[in-house]
Amino acid sequence: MQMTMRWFGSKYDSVTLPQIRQVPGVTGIVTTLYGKKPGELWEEEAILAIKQEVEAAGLKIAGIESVNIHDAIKTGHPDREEYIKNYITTLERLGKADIHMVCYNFMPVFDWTRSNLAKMRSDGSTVMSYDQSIIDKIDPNDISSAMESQANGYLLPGWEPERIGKLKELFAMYKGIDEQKLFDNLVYFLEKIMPVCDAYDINMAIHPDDPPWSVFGLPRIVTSKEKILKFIKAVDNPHNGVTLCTGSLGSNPKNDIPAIIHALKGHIHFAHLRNLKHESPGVLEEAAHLSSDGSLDMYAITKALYDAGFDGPIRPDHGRAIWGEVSMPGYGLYDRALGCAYLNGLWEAIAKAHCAAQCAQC
Ligand code: CS2
Ligand code: MN
Repeated sequence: MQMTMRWFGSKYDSVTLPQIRQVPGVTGIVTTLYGKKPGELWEEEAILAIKQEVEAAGLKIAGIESVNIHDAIKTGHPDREEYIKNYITTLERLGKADIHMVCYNFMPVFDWTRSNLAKMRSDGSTVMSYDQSIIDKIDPNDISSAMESQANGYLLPGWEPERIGKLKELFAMYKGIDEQKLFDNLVYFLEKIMPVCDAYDINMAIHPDDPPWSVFGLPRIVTSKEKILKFIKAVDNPHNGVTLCTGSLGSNPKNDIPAIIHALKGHIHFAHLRNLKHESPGVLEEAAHLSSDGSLDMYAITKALYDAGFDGPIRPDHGRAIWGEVSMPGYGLYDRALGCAYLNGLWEAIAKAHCAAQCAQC
């Protein structure tokens, strides 16, 4: 595995590349051209510029999170052909720049959703949290301003103001789009892009829906082992894979993450490791990465990745806000650096125990 952190670019991130470079074991970052709207073509020069900037800091681009998908592709609107063409060109340019992993999501209208971006915990840290009963009371037209007002002045990933400003139009586009149609549109998209992924060895890593159930009546299809396996099997290509996000999948306690990892063996191209604490059904908060701080067994998850032969990038997904740091919610330096250290420790212990067990056999 390759330990990485997410970095939004020097214009948008409170964390710098030299800081990331000093986190032990971190050799790369995942990034994006943060100002790009879904569907917009990525220029070669812009890709090469960010690559050079990252490499000059002694790091590598381990992948892109995300090249976002235009809603015309998700809804199967006739304009999708043009947007798929753009997507293919962007992938081609990324491949030429020696970038071989692309994370994306297929959630209608909204990306990740939370009811609180700074819930105070007993130790004085703050975390993002989700309470379905609060979400149920929010008018979808108000959710983005509710999120934005808690964003510490940062642009939230997946909540592009241009799109969110057109919510009425967006909701209208999704009228009549049920799970089956959304699934068919995902398969259509994947079939179109697989040839360029084959040509440039690009691993596509779909991010699970967060939370993994329908929000605001919109369909969601990347929510469970069965549903993920359905589109993995529908487009039979090793480049068709997933981002194993423990926090998103783990929001539903019925999702057995180690079992999902084993079922998806060979198709996990990126891992987001974070922990969360379940309070009651539909009520949860993010936690420190340590197993004992939340409801997920991070050892079992890391071991499952190791046993499945995972060798892609890992990032400690969101962190808590600690030590007075002000950053984009979930994306401060301190707690994510602690997460890296912990996850690196787990990985080293698992790898050495594995070697010791093998040696004992011979
Ligand atoms: C999520 C998403 O993993 C995360 O941090 O909050 O923003 C994720 O990056 C996208 O859904 C992937 O396209
Ligand atoms: Mn994630």
